[in-house]
Amino acid sequence: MNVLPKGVRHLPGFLDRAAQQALVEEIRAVVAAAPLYRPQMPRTGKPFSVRMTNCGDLGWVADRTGYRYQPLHPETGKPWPAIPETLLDLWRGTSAYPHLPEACLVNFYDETARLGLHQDRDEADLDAPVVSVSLGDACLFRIGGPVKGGRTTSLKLVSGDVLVLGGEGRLAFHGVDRLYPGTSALLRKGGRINLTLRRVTRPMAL
Ligand code: MD3
Ligand code: FE
Repeated sequence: MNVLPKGVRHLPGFLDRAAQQALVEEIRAVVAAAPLYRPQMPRTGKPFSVRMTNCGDLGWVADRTGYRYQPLHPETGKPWPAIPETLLDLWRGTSAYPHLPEACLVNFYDETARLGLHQDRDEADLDAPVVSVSLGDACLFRIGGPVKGGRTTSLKLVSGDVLVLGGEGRLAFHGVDRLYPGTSALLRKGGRINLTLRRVTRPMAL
């Protein structure tokens, strides 16, 4: 049985085609202001196959010195553009979390890009979920438990799908094994965009 970790919700087809197209236009504007760049693995400097950028007050970056969130694009030195209101609404509607996200990581996969199994734990607030949106070509996504080397389950993520990763699922190991090129016409030149909305800092108590 392919059961997702507790706290992980897959919402297939959450965005219809019109909503996906509108979101792609908003991401084009983000990328125009904050160009995609290729992060590097800490220490080794090995380049990621996935290209990335961010919007929001903070963006996730990776270079030889480590992984971190920072307010400026590592190549342009400019602040990240704002998170589009459409995505804030999506967070309000799916996260069940009472504070807004501070970061939206934009991952771009060409047909050869992959993302190895990893945990997302650079956020100080691990109580908040991560909300992920898939656009463009489908991919094979893999998710396991909180310990490396345990059982994993795989699912295909297609354009318009949303994943909400909270609770016990928040520290699950996960990655993208492969793309399925040519499975979507959303992006004229193909490929896949994944958006992850994240709370980074711990909100002040009310
Ligand atoms: C499970 N992105 O950006 S999205 C990442 O498709 C990342 O680009 C993948 O892993 C992608 O860090 C997967 C689904 C996802 C995102 C965040 C998670 C799954 C997660 C955080 C915790 C557990
Ligand atoms: Fe991740």
